[in-house]
Amino acid sequence: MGQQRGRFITLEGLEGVGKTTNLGFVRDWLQGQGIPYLLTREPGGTPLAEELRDVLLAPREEGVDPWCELMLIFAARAQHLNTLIAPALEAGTWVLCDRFTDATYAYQGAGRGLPLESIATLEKLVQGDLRPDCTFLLDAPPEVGLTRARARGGLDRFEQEKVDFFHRAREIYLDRAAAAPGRYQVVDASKPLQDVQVDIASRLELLRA
Ligand code: T5A
Repeated sequence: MGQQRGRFITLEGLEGVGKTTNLGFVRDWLQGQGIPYLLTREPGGTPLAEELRDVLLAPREEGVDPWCELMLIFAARAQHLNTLIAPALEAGTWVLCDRFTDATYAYQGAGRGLPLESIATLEKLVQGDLRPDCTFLLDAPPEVGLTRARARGGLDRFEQEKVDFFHRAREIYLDRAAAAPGRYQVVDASKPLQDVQVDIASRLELLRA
């Protein structure tokens, strides 16, 4: 019998909603189930893609053209997907990724105003038919996560955007979730962390079923 493909789970949402925190929670759940997993993130995940992440996140005086930003994100994604994610899934390992292409629709599409069709074209070129099996969308008004992120200090280039940028990004995330309810699990991330994790745990049980 052939090796069963791993499942591809992503966590999405605006700045500071708790993606990294809850990634640890999902990782512990996978560990508890004895499921082999790989924990990774975007942009990044491999040495080269992490270098591109540094380029993307660094605040800089020179304005960054949105198309340049988009291409760098998909360049990093191609490296990440082809050298790490796809082989892991093939080997039966579950992949747990902090952000993926939904973030591109939200940030470069809605946030920067690039055409969503162009993002879809690049998605098809780079990913073929590969999409996450399940996406946890940690949803909260931008002010909630930005307050949490700002309390940490040292804002990156995206965190310095105006709040309108994040309102637009949130709208696209929610639109995409509404259009494919089978793939997205929308979690109210404005609740206390313990409540968020009770919610995530109940949805993970469904995923295992
Ligand atoms: N990007 C990325 C694009 O523009 N396009 C793309 O295609 C991709 C893939 C990446 C940046 O790149 C951009 C988007 C991003 O700006 P990142 O570091 O991955 O950057 O993303 P951030 O959102 O900046 O990550 P953060 O670490 O800021 O946010 P998280 O991971 O959502 O939040 P987390 O878990 O670190 O939590 C933040 C704080 O809140 C607390 C935590 O303890 C922590 O202190 N917290 C809560 N407090 C109260 N109640 C809760 N429910 C809480 N949950 C967490």
